[in-house]
Amino acid sequence: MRMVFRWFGEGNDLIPLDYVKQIPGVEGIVWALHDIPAGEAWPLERIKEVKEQADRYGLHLDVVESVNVHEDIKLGLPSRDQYIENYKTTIRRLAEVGVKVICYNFMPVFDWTRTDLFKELEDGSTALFFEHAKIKDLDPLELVDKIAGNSTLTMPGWEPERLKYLSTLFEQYQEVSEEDLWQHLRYFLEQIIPVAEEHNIKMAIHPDDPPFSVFGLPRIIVNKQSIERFLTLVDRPANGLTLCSGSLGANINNDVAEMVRAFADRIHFAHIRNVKTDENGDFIETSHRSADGTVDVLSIMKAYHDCGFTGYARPDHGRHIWGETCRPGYGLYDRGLGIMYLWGIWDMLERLKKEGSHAGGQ
Ligand code: DNO
Ligand code: MN
Repeated sequence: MRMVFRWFGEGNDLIPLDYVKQIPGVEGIVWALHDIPAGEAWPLERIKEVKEQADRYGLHLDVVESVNVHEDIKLGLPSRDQYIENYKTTIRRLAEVGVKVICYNFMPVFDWTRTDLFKELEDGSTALFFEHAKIKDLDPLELVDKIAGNSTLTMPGWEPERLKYLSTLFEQYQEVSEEDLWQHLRYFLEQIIPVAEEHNIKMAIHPDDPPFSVFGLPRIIVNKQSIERFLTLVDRPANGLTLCSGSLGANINNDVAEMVRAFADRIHFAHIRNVKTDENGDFIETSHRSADGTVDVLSIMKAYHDCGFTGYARPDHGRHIWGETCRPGYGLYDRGLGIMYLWGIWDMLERLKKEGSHAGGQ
């Protein structure tokens, strides 16, 4: 397991790289050029700039999260071909600085969706929260007006200047069924995977978060069965997964440890975090500890270890603790604690394996 840490870039992330460097066992940053709009090719000079920054601290930049997919590709519009060409250019340029894994997602309109970014937990820390009642029954086309007049409905990407664009997108997605979205994903992969392969890069799709339809938009990477289907769309090692335990774990019926065992050879990047779901299917993000949520992080780590996982892993979101001011889900403290929990489990599993093999040999 190769531990990496998401970092949003100089001037954009409050956490300096010398702090990242001090987290035990962290060898690289997970990065992106967050200001480049989806669909544009990333400029090589900008990529090299990040490489220099990471080099200064002896951190690698093997993992990119995310090269976002333009909506026209997901919508299957004729303009998608140009955006796919740009995506290929970005892959080639990332290969030039030694990138090995590219994480992306295929969620229409939004990345992760929550109804509260700072929900208080019992211990006084805050975390990201999703509550069905808050958004269910909302018609996507009426939604934009509602949000415009309701400041308590806070969601990433809901900035006022995006609202007009969002209503157009919602209209366009009315024509796109789940099956259409699968076909658009296949079209994208058939072009992208050979280029990634040629450049020794693994593509790693992130599952939908949460793993069910929100606002009537189609969502397709949601459970074991859909991941199986995804992997056969283009059945090549370069077409792989970012297995996110928290995203998938938001559906209590998803057994993430079982998925690790089933898909081990196609998991290029592990996102590890815990969530606590309740009887309504609402969920709050918690510490990484197994006992604190409904995702069995211990079993997931055991599964990775049993499979001899040598890929990249990162703690995913953390809570906001100890008064830290940070971007939602991405503080230093709780992710640092998460890493130590993951290493604790991992190191002990390694020790037991060694002792077992000694004992077996006698
Ligand atoms: C949620 C996070 C996501 C992730 C993107 C990947 O679990 O890991 O925000 O970064 O969906 O494209
Ligand atoms: Mn994730």
